[in-house]
Amino acid sequence: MATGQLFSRTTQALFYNYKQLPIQRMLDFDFLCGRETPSVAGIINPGAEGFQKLFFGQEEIAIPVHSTIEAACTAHPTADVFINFASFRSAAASSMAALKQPTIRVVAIIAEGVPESDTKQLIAYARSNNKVVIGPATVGGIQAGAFKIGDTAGTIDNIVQCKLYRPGSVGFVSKSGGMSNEMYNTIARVTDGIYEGIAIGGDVFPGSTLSDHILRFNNIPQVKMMVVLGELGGRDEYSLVEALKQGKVNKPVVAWVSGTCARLFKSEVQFGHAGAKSGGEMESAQAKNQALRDAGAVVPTSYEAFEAVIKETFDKLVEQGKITPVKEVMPPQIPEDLNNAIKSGKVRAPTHIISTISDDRGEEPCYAGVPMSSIVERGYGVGDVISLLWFKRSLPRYCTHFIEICIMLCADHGPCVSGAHNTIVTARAGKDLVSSLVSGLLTIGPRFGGAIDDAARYFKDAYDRGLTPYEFVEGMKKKGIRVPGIGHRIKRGDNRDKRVELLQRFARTHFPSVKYMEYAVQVETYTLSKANNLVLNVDGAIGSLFLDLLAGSGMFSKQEIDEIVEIGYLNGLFVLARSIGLIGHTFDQKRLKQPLYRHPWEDVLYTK
Ligand code: Q5B
Repeated sequence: MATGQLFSRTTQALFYNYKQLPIQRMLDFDFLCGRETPSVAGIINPGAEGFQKLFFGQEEIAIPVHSTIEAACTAHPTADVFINFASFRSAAASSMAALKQPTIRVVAIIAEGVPESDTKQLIAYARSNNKVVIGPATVGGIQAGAFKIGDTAGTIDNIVQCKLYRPGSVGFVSKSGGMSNEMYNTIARVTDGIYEGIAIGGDVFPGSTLSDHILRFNNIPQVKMMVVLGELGGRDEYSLVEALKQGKVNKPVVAWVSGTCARLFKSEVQFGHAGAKSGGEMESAQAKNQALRDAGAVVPTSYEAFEAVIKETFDKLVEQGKITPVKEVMPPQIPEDLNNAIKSGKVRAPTHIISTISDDRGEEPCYAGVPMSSIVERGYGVGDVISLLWFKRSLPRYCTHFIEICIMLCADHGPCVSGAHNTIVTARAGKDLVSSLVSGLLTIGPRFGGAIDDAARYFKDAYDRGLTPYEFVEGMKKKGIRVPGIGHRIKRGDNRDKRVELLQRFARTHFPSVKYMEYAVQVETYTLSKANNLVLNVDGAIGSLFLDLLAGSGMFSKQEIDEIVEIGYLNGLFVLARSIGLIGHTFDQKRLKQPLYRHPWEDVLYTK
């Protein structure tokens, strides 16, 4: 892998597995560096296709999503880096598939815990095909001002602080990804910054080694000095020692192998990485530091002294005229995500919806402030839920019971009424449940089921104004308006609607007052004197009784009652109730496998 540059300002990657945050961080880095093209050309999300919206600076861009590695490589032939965010279970297979693509040159494997035998196969394949593997168990790498892998270098604030938005003169390689963040900071403090930084990963068998990258940095003219951070365990540092001894590296190398504290432990210690286990004297941090020192690397006496020797080495190169420190540039400001800005209290944004009846943001959903668990524990019924969601309060049991009786009594009235007929015809036309239900519901209106609100409005107005039934009915007639809640197609004075009787009986027993209902009964007495079908119907009974519920329960102010009547809540009871029946009719027709309905000619009067 000794040839130089891995990345440039035009390098593009394919990102395996959709991970919004690291992709967005790559794109934010691009914007910070003034890249013209986003560094992520495509996303591979097995089994999914389409586009993913992400920010490129201030603008939103749509990044193509492909379901396979092959499809992504075909669609983006110039994207030659494969960033693999697969889990340890599938990282090896997907990395091998990527390495086998002719367009892919570099594969970065983030997952920890990839089986060592699989990694060895990946390494063998990559080496024999002149490809580069970074990782596994790595955060990735970065070429300052050009290209960044995934989460490398952390937040944008850290990247700006470490001056990674523009190239410096230092090539850096480390085993640890976490420590590389620390080192980017250190290097930025005492030199003109990083040119390229790579974390090779903490596994026993890294896809590419410390010396692989040092030898590569040695060939990059912009890199003037190298910094290495090794760690105890393994023998990787010795290949660097060999390269130094053989004179293959002609730029200064400042190195430190961490883990010198291992000797303080009585037994063998396994540090965070799989490879960070001292297997013997040769693999100790002390031995490796000494070997690097002997081979000509600048090795401090402790990690604390690392920064000072990096500075010394850099200053010397400046003095010698080998480095002309880069001129500082001002990176652009990355627009902050709205959600973050709101969270930190920096901005405020107006909401677009206001809601007062329910909230699902907490641990459990609440109806009008009452948590689901309380609704269940208190043995609430549908009437209570309607009270909470429609009226935003818990009503007394006789009220919620009345609501439930309304729902039960209006749930269905046979197949011949308008709503059921429409639903049956629709279901028989092969339509789905929702279409069949909705086609039935659409018939609910002033003549069928939807007269409850108007009945409440007109009865309330007439009663509150002290009109006699005669004055009320005749006044309506003069205006050409049928009295809502009066009249039925099949019910008569001598064949009363049982539902009306049941509702009235319940109210007379439980309601503190039934003055509106009694008024409706007087109206009915008058209309029945005109025609036998002008009975108080179920809409009229519910409308007048709900006025009694609102006025008599003591739970509503006069203003609230006026608002409920004016807005028109009460047809909702019929809509809700009849939905139960209409759904039943849909299932019934489907169960009976009824064919398409066609109305018989004989039942139509054809006339001119
Ligand atoms: N006349 C319900 O009409 C119906 C009059 C009236 C004064 C009235 C009619 C009406 C008000 C709306 C209403 C809810 C259209 C009904 C329901 C649910 C259901 C349905 C089910 C279920 C019936 C004959 C004569 C005419 C009219 C006069 C009629 N109504 N006068 N006030 N309210 N009511 N709807 O039978 O002199 O001959 O011209 O609009 O409350 O929908 O089971 O089927 O659960 O599914 O077609 O119960 O009453 O009567 O139009 O032939 O009129 O009576 O002016 O007088 P009909 P028409 P005239 S419950």
